[in-house]
Amino acid sequence: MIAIYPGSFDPITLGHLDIIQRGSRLFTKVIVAVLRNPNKTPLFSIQKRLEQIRHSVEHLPNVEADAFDGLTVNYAHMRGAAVLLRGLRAISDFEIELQMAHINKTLSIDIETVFLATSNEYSFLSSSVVKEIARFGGSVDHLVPPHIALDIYQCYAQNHP
Ligand code: COD
Repeated sequence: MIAIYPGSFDPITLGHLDIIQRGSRLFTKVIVAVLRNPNKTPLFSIQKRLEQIRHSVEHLPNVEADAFDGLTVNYAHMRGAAVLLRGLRAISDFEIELQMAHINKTLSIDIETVFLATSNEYSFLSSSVVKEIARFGGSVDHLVPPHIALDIYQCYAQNHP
C-alpha cells in the first residue's frame, strides 16, 4: 500500500524524519510530497527542499520525494496512494489534523488519513521553531540533519551579514 506524507517541509526536521522512518515500515512505499504553495514565502525553494529530503532519506529504499500542486487527494489518486500519512504532536495538531482529515474524506471517500503519534523527543519540534532558533543565532544541530543545519546557517548568515 502506498502512502503520501504531504507537507511544507520548510525545512524537513528530525520530527518529520521520525514519522517517515516509521511509516516506511508500515507501507510498501512512502511518497514525501511537498506542496507548491503560492500563498507562502518559504525559506527554501521547492527544489532545495526536495534535495534536502532526498539526501535525508537515502537510507530508506521505499521512500521518495516529489512536489505537487492543488489538492492532496488528487495527487494521491494520481500516484495510486490510498493513505495520507500525518504526524500528531499535541492537542493543537489534533484539531487541525482532524478537520483536514474530514475535509479530505469529503473530497475522496477512498483515501484514509493515518496518524502516527510523535516520538516523545520530537513532540515540541516544528520547522517554524527551527527557523526561529536559527534566526536568533541558536544551534539547530539537534533538530535537523547536519546537511540541513548547514543550509539554514548559510541562509541566515546571508540574510544577516
Ligand atoms: N513530530 C511528528 N509529526 C510532525 C512533527 C513532529 N515533530 N513536525 C511536523 N509533523 C507533522 C505535522 O503534524 C504534519 O502532519 C506533517 O508532519 C507535515 O507538517 P508540515 O508543517 O511540514 O506541513 P503542513 O501541515 O503545513 O502541510 C499541510 C498540507 C500541505 C498537507 C495541507 O495544507 C494540504 O493538504 N494542502 C493542499 C490543499 C488541500 O488538499 N486542501 C484540502 C485539505 S485542508
